[in-house]
Amino acid sequence: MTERLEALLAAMKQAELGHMLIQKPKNIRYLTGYTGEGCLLVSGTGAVILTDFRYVEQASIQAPGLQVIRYDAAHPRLSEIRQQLVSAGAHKLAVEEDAVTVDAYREMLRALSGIELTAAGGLTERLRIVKGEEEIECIARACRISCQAFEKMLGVMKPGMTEREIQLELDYTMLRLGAEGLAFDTIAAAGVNGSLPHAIPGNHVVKEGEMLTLDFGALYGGYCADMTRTVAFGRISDELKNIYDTVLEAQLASLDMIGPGVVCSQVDRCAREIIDKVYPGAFGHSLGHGVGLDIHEQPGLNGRDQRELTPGHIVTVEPGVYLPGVGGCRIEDTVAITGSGYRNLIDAPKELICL
Ligand SMILES: [Mn+2]
Repeated sequence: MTERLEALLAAMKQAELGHMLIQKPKNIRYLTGYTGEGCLLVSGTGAVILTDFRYVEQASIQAPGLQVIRYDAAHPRLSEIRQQLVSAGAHKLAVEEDAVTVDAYREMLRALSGIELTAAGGLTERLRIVKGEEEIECIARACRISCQAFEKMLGVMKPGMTEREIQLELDYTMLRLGAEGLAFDTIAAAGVNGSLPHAIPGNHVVKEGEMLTLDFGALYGGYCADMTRTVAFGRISDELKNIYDTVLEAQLASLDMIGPGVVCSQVDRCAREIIDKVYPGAFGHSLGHGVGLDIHEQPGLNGRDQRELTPGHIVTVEPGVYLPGVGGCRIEDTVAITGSGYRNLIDAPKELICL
């Protein structure tokens, strides 16, 4: 059994849970290394991967030492799970309540009658908050690839290209530099589209006098990078320059206060106060979020998260200003909290670049 499975078992014991069904693919991957479809049943006597014919061999390779049970039409998944529980004398099964649809829940109630279903979502996610050395290195590598791709894009992007062309070129560059995939759909928003925090790159042609926001990240070893840079084309107006300077000031000030023991909501407030003084209400999303196997994890740099940052946390710091009809700007780094402060995994330049 892996160290991570042992940690989950300890958490289950504390929560007085004997058996837990893991269905979220990232959680299964985190606990066992297995990346295929199926589910994972964890109990004190061991962990069992349940999957179908297509993945049986893969599961035994990726998660050596774990029992693999194959289900099919004649032996459906839920009856295999039921059999495992009955033979262990279990009367209760914890499930990830945030991963079960209403349909699936009804089916479970039917197929697992006599077994109490209880909610235990979040147990694995809580383990995933603090990253180990290997995980940090994967994220650092994903960030390095992303920064190298940005550097190359600086020599490629020019007025006359569409947002979509820039997006495709950036994606291709990350993959060519060793990304195994993209952490999320790349955002390329130019001109007035910059006021849409999650703009979909389209046929907008980039013109002189516009800013362009690129939000993107490579995937490496299953782990995500997340970075945003805003660049200018030609000469931009004083208004756009002021937006950029304000966002940069907020970003640098919040980075300045980041470190172990700092409360998440305080970092968010720091950036918000700086921006609200100049552009009240124009920074409508939270300052940042955890990053790992998922692009959005805990903890959150937002007004509600009262937890303290801890060594091993990896969070984004991404203030922005969005003015409909004018444009917008966001600057984002991904940083790892260390014992004495933080390590910025994004080393791309932040002073305004005019192309
Ligand atoms: Mn982000």
